[in-house]
Amino acid sequence: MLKLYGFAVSNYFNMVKHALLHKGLDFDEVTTFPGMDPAFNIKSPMGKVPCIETEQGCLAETSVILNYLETTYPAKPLLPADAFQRAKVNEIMKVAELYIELPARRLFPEVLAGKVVSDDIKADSRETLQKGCKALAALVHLPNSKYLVGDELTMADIVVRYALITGGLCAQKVYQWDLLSEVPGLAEWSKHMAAMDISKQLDKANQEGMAAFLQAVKAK
Ligand SMILES: N[C@@H](CCC(=O)N[C@@H](CS)C(=O)NCC(=O)O)C(=O)O
Repeated sequence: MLKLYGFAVSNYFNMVKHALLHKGLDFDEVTTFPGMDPAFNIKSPMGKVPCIETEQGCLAETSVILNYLETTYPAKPLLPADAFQRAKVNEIMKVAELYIELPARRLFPEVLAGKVVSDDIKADSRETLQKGCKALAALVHLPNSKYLVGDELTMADIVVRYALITGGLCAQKVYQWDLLSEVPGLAEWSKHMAAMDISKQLDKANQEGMAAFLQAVKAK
């Protein structure tokens, strides 16, 4: 059976877990925190979560895992049939990771641990986030569709949802800036995504694990 390594407060972990639950796949969840423990690094060489264990070995990197799951378990698809649209989904996922998730993460020390982040980093992150939102607005099919690409849920919806939880939290706390307002239709889409049973399940687990996670981060 597939094993999923990670923890409920990790948005990357939740991207993969959301896809596994959507596809109705059986998997064991192994609560694991990132780190350079040699035994874990055999599974995830960068020490990051999530990673999954398959019968053939382990895979890390969320977008790689999502595409592997899609190829191996094509039922309840999370990619469109058309090759160009599939690539568009991957383009949106890349934009979400590089230009929303990662600049927001540079603000984590201030947002999660109350440490000071320099004004230079703040200005740089803000500029990248602004460009990322602009790119997202250009790429997605909102506000005319319920989903980001086409008429069905894709892995782009899943990745953008969890990336915007990180990005939204950091932008709000540091800049008092509502990222959802940057893309027409994104606020409605976000509500619709949050109303899904799987999102509710993962958000609940996230909230339940948050206090302990914040304490561990501050103690570092
Ligand atoms: N590029 C990785 C990023 C995963 C990632 O950063 N996960 C966080 C937890 S949410 C982590 O493991 N952080 C520890 C670290 O960066 O060393 C992916 O797509 O899976």
